[in-house]
Amino acid sequence: IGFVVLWSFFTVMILVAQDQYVRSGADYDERKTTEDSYMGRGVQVVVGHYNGNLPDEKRKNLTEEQLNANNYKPVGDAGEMGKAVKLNAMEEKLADDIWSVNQFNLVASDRIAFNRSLPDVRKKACKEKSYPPPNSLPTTSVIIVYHNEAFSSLLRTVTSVINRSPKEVLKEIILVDDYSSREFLKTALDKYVATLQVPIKVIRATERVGLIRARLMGAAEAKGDVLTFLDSHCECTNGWLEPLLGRIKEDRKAVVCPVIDVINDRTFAYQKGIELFRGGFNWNLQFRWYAVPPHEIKRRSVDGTSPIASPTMAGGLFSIDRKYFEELGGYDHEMDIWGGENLEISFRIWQCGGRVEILPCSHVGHVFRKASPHDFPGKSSGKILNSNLVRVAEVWMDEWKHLFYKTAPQALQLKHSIDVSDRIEIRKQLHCKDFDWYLQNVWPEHFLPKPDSMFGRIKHLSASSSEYPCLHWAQVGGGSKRASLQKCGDNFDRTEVYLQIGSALKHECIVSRPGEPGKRHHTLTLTKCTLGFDMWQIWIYTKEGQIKGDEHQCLSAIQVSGSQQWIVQLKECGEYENEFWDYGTYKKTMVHRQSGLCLDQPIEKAKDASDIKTPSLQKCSRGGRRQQWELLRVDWL
Ligand code: LR7
Ligand code: MN
Repeated sequence: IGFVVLWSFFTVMILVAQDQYVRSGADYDERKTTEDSYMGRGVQVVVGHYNGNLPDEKRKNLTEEQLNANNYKPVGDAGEMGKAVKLNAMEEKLADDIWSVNQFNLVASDRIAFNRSLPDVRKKACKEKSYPPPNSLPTTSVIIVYHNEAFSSLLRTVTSVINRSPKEVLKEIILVDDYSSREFLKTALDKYVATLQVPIKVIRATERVGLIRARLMGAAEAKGDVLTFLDSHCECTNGWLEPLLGRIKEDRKAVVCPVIDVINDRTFAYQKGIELFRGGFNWNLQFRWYAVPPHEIKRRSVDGTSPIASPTMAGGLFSIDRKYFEELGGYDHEMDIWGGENLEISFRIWQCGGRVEILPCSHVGHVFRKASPHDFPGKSSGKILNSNLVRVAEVWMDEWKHLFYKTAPQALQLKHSIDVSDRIEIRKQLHCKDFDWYLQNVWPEHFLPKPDSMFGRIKHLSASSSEYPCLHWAQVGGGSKRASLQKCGDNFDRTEVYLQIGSALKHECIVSRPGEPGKRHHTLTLTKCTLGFDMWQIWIYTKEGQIKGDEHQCLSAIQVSGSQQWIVQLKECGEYENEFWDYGTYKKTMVHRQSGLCLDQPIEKAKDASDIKTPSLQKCSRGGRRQQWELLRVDWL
């Protein structure tokens, strides 16, 4: 149960057209107010991937021939300068029919030349920046692993590498075929590759090994000073490689990622990504993008071309010193098919003395998909992913692993059959720091529970209209107890734990209700308190006074312009002044620090159970239960 929900693997990228989208805190704040303002500002929300679909089922209408066809035929100037490909209705229909094969628009991809032109999306300072001459940069092997990638997207990746990398540094391209079944990836590919004027080889796995072991196969063959990994549906832009190699030359323990631009999965339009995002993760250990915190943006304003330290990497696109990769223990060989390796290597790099960075001057496009086209042989995608994530949690996360198990109890069940002793040995040999160090030093803005923060529900004391009975226990002699359902007392007795539960259930709690799948906008509402580990009812109240939910959501408030009224809202945390709250343990009030107002019941009555009930901010003088809140701790350890 809840499996699909937990593992619907959605990543959100928010894109902007303009360069300077963040100028000040206010500007930035506004940026996320409503869906409409996104559109008005030329900002789009793109939803990324993975809900563990079943490709076989979806492909039942496709013939072998259709699956194996290579229809690559560039048409006119389709997609040139990164423009969207326009298709007529019939072509769109065809694209939809075969969509599930690649989970992107193959018809569009097939029309675009392998060497299509792209806009130079770099900011001015990047174009003007000088790097060491190519002959003094480390060389690199570019490793591209793929399983049944489309011919056109794969070869466009390869061509963009060849055409946009200085010859002197491109040691070789290594293609690792992870046991693809498509005909065109066999002799047709070999023939095509033989015509290319660069050192390039194709290695083929003799069984399905998954992307992690496939990358290890590529790394084992590599001769370059640096390993550069790319997904098989990327396009490198001008000047993508020099910043990556230049940075590694400066610091061999810097593991560097380009800014990942978005190649639209329907039109193949090239859209510039946000430079001021960095990698994190949520309680479920899903990779997520979060805004770079304002203090960091301020610090960087001196030099906008400088590296952005990132708590995690997305996983697919990065460069690492080859010997350093080996010293660090490569990848965890036991990780299967897809997922988890990106967090694992990120934790390992940081905890063992290296750095993960995003370089704003390096831009590479990637086709973000809403679902996975891959089959997960033998097991369900959830099981494979969970097994990989158990390995991440057990080796690197110390006591924080328990938080992951709370959100993914299915993972806990797999734990007994998973042996990570060799990876723990690596952690010991490299004298790596613990996860607490990582959280405090690499990602102090994180939203995981800390010893000095409250982790639990925020319950509104004002009872909702209907009466809920409370489970009540009575002593019946001989040490045994008898349960009965009784009217709940308003002043419940804290020592009577069952009564407390009953009382909690009777009340409403602050809930961050996720929007449509994949959208990062959560809705703030009051909903009946539940028991157990219901993620969206659980908050972190930090000692600094922020109230954070999963996905980096903070409870904050904005003043309605030209009035004394404030509106409570959920926003991505950003250390803004309006994000701080002071809880009075005695009065049980939650005071909004900036406005001095008290968190109060919703102004409007909800129309029905599904209606949104946003708490309000009112003058504190009124007091009473409607302004009283209780913090109910939840165990996660
Ligand atoms: O069994 C497999 N064998 C493979 O060779 C499954 C996949 N693959 C190949 C596949 O053809 C592709 O080239 O591995 C690559 C990654 O698979 P995708 O494109 O289906 O994954 P993704 O782009 O959705 O996933 C991101 O997370 C993955 C977790 O394991 C990997 O780290 C991907 O490299 C990573 N992609 C990126 O970081 C690009 C930016 C996406 C974001 C955010
Ligand atoms: Mn990908």
